[in-house]
Amino acid sequence: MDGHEQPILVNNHQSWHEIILNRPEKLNAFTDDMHRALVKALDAAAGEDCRAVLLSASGRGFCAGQDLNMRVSEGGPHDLGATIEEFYNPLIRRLQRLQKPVICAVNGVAAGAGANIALSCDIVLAAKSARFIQAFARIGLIPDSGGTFFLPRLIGDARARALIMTGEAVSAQQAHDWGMIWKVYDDKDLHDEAVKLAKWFAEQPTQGLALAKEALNYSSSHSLDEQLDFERDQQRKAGFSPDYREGVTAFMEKRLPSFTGRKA
Ligand code: LHQ
Repeated sequence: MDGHEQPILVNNHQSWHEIILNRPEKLNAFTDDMHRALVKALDAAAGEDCRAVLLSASGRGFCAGQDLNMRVSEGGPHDLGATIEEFYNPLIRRLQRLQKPVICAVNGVAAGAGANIALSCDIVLAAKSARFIQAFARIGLIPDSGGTFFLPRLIGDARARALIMTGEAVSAQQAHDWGMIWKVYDDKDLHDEAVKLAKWFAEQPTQGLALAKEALNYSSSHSLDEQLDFERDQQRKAGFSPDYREGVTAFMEKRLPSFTGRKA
């Protein structure tokens, strides 16, 4: 493990968890052990006490995707589909299904699966020096981890297609201007801003946010009619939540709400 005991670090602040990719000398490229540790961290973050997740990374990069060294050193050829089935697809599904906001702080280069893992999070913040690279084509692969799903939806088919087929890097500012990510900060401010947002989310109506997240995910593969029905059902659930009652009561009493994030 390159002298680094733990490829994933977790800062558990009870109401929010920071999960840190931690193989800095390999730009946090993913090994199987790292995947297994990330699953544990995300499972812990799925508990009701945790109301927001911040995914961040150690060192100068965010994540360089799959550790390619593992692939060549173990001999080959390998069934990459098996690796995706075992690790990457469950990871993206976990992030999408987590019933709370997932913030990603992209501190440096995000390449290959590393870029697409970031894009699968709910809110992506980046440092000015960060870059997003669909590095797959450079080595004869295709985007995985949802890249062919998220990218065209975020920035349109023309840009997605060119990025995927050329492997050209996109700066954080360009990614922001194209609507690929939410905000860009000076490198020195990124982490503080990401923490601020995670803490803020940890005090919001978590069930309502989870229902909204689910509705947004549902919209990518359903018609307007289906979506309207889904919104009705989600709103019904939200309307029975203690945080809705608190939100309305606080509004009527002209005071700030105190949300618990608890289920009805
Ligand atoms: C790395 C890596 C890396 C190992 C940097 N592996 N060591 C899914 C399923 C199954 C299999 C295949 O893949 C997938 C999904 C994927 O993610 S495929 C795409 C994999 N990623 C890439 O192709 C990106 C490879 N990396 C790069 O192109 C560059 O490193 C980038 C552009 C990310 C950064 O460049 P630099 O800032 O110039 O840094 P560097 O290249 O010098 O890297 C620093 C170190 O990190 C270096 O190690 P060393 O011991 O020489 O200092 C690199 O070898 C190592 N590293 N990426 N993916």
